[in-house]
Amino acid sequence: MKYAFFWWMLMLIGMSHSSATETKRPNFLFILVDDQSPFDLKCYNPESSLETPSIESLARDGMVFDGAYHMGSYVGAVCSPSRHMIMSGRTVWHLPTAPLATQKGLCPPNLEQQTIPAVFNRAGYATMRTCKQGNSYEAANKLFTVRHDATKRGGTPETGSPWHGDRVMEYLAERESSKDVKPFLIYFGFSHPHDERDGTPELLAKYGATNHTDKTNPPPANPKQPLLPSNYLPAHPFPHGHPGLRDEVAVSGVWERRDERTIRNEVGRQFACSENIDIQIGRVLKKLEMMGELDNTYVVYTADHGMAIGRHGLQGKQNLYQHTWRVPFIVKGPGIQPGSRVEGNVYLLDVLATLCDLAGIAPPETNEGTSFKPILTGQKQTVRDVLYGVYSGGTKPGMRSVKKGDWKLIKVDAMNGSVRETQLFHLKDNPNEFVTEHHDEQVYSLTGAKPASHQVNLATDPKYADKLAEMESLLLTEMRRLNDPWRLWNQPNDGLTPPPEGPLSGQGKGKKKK
Ligand SMILES: [Ca+2]
Repeated sequence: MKYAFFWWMLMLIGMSHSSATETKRPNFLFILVDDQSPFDLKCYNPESSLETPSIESLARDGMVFDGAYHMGSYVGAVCSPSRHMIMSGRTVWHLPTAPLATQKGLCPPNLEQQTIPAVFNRAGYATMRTCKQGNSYEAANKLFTVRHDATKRGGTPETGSPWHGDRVMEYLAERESSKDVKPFLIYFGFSHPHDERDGTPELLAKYGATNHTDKTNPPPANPKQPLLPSNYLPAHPFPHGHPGLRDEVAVSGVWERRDERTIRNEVGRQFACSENIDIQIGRVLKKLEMMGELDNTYVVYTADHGMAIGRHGLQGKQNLYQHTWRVPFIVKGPGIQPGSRVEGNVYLLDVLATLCDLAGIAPPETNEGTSFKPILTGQKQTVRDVLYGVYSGGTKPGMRSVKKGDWKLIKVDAMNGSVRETQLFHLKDNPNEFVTEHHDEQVYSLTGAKPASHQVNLATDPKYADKLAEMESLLLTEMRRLNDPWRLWNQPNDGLTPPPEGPLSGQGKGKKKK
C-alpha cells in the first residue's frame, strides 16, 4: 500500500512535468487569405483606405516582411502551385503537379506525407484547418485532424468569411471544454477577397462599392470608393500572353473593363471582403487571448499570391509585377521584436521549414525551403539574395523574373514568339514599376501619381547594359538551378525537350466554385 502511494505520487510528478514541457511548445495560427496584394494593407501602403485593425495590430506587435514572394505558377490557377509550395516546402518545378516533375524524378512519391499537417501530426500537434475548397493540395489538406473546408464568397455570415471564423472559434471552444493541452497548429484560410467579391451590404457601403453585375455599363461612381492604384493603367502595354484568361476577361464586375469607375468599384469590393476577413481574425485573436494561449502562439498572416485589380492595366494574379509576385507577410509571436520590419527575401515555400524550426521539429527530407527563424529572432535580415518568379500558365515559355537587391528583371516570351519583352526596374528608385505609359498625362491625371522622369523600364537604356546582362545571366542560372523546363528566346536551349503544351486553359481559377 505504501509503495502504491509512492508510485502514484511519482506518476503525478511525471504527469505534471510532461504537461509543463508540453505547454512550452508554441502554437501556430497560420492565416492565409486568397488573392491579396500587400499594397492593399496600410502597413505596406499608408495611403490605402482599407481598414484592417486586427492585421495592423499584428504588424505593430510583430514583424512585417517587405520581401515575401510566391515562386510562381505553371497554370492559370496560381493558387494551386502556391498552396502546394506552402504545404510541402518544395520549389515550383518540383511539385507533384508540375509538368513532368514526377516522371523526371523531380518530385518524390507520396509527398503529402511530408507536408505541414503530416509533419505536425507526427510531432504530437493538434492540427485543424478551415479554408476554401479546390485549387489547392487535396492530398495534404485531408491530413489535418480536424478539417472544415468550403468555398465561402458570399456577403452573409453563412456564405462569407464569418463561416471560416466560426469554424476556428468552435474548434477553440472545444479545446477549452475538453481541456486539450496538446499544442495546436490551426490553418485559418479564407475564400475571400478572391472574386466574386460579394461583400456585406454594410462594408460595401463603407467603401462605396456595389456588387456590379451589368456588363454593358460601368458601376456608379462613389466618392467613398478607394482611389485608383498609383500604377493603374487603362491597358497593359503589351499582350499578357494568356489569351482568354478568365481573370483578365471574365471576372464578374470587371470583365475586360479597365475604366476608373469599374476599377475603383472593384477595389472597393476587394476592401469590403478584406475588412470582413480582418473582423474574423480579430475574433480569433481575442479568443486566444482569453484562453491565455496568445502569448505562446506564432501568428502568421499571408496570402497565396498578390493581385493586380487595375495595376499595370491588369486584373488578375497571373503576372510578376511586385503587386502580384509579392505577398503580405506578417509574423507575431514569442521572441519577435514588436514593430520590426525586414526585407527577408522569403518565399511562401519557406513556411514549412520555419514552423518546424520554431517548434523544434526536424523538417522532412523532401523540404527545399529555408527556415527564416534567424530573421524572426533578429539575427538576420534576409535568407537569400536572389529571387526567382515564373508565370507559365499561358502561352509558353511565358513570364520569368529575377530579383537581386534593388534590381529586378522581367522577361515575357509568349504567343509563339510574337511577344518578346524585357523590363528592368530599379525598385528603390521606381517602387511602383512605372513604365512609359504611366507618364501619359491622361493616366496620371486619374491617379494623381505623376512619375519622375527616371521612373521607367531601364532595359533599353545603354547606361544599364551591363546590369541588364548581369540580370539576364542570373535568371538563366536560376532557371537551371530550379529545373525550369523552358528557355527564353535569347537563352541557350540546354538540350531541353520542353513538356508538351496541351490546350490553353482559359479558366484561371477553374470552374466557378461556390
Ligand atoms: Ca488565390
